Amino acid sequence: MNMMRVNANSVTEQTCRSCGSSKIETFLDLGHTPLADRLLTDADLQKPELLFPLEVAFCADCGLPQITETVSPEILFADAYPYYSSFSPALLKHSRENALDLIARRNLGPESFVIELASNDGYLLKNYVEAGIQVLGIDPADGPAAAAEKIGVPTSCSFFTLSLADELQRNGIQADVIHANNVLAHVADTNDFVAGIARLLKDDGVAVIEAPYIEPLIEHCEFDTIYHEHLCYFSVTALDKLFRRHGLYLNEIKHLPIHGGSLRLFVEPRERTGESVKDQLAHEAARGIDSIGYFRDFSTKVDTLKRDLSALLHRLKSEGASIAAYGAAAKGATLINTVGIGPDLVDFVVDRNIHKHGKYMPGQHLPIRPAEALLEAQPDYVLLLAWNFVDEILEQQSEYRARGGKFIVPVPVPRIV
Ligand code: JHZ
Repeated sequence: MNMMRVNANSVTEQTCRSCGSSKIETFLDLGHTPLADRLLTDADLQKPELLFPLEVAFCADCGLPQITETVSPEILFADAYPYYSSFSPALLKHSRENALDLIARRNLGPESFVIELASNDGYLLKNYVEAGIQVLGIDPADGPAAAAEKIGVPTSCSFFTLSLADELQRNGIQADVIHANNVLAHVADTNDFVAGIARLLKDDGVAVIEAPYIEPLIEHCEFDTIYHEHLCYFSVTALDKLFRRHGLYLNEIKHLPIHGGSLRLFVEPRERTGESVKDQLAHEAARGIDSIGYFRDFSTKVDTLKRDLSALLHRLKSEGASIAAYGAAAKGATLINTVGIGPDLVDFVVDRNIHKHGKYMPGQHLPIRPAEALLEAQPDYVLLLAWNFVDEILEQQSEYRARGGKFIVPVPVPRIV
């Protein structure tokens, strides 16, 4: 494998991304890994692949777990970004319910304006368009942004910043609802992003933000959700401080099962802290999630999972089994590269996203094929890299299973189903 460790396209942070404190302490080192969504073409296989350090640190001042390396966002998101939200029916359902709930609860109509930051292929905003509500999507990835326009979701292909928010405000745009799903953890300048939200929200508006939650990540050993796109791993304690810094208030939260355990945050310009937030802050203090002690043995847990999964795959292979994988997910890239799951163990990866077919997983170069390849090859085992959609995928692959095929679910502990 042709690998190159570089730092030219990234910076190593010395201070906290949120509060600027220099009291940050590393608690997990996943070594150097390639970029998780940088799928390779045949031609790319001949070129050196960039590797970046992947370390997670904790800020003693604001309690935010975060990676220390910031890879340039232009490299991470702008060029040939392969993630299209619409390939998961479960995510589409989840998003539609979210939109319909807000339309009803906040009485949204033709006069209302909804903005989504990181609107991807229009998977969420299309529900508002359908209801006759004015929308604007903002997303820097040109492929998904073009797909959104195609289905009638007006989309600005750009990164969201305070300066873009200023420009929109000058053009008379103010939002009743701002959605930001799975993007707050992705932005290098967290404060600028939140300041932009504050600038665009109407006085009685609400920002509805979804982000993976740190507690299930640690409790279920979901270490593969750590990669360079995810700069922050939020607790409610850290979020509360972040929003307050910008005159916004985290007033309500909801726990969601999506992506291994996420939070939906309701953030408003007026403070009216609900019980859900008070309870979660108290819970985090009681569990110690607001201090480094909670994170100290995570590295050992991760090492155990990596060792057990590797041993399982090697044992099955030595018994003559064939193994494929399901889901060319970003988290799959972290898993295969940190555990060392290469072509000697896994023959190919399948995925329903047509934009990933014919490409290769970063680092380990496993080829990506359509999901139908599972029934054609009928491997003995399938390593479920997209374990967060386990129910949906097991149901969809009932024929593969009826023929005797088995899935290996890697987290929280590797198990065969
Ligand atoms: P999935 C994504 O990460 C992208 P990933 C991003 N980095 C982020 O922040 C997190 O989500 C939260 C495929 N699939 O969504 C689709 C099927 O083939 O877990 C995807 O390629 N068949 C912005 O990439 C992959 O699996 C199916 O039935 O880790 C799942 O990737 C289903 C349900 C999915 O996220």
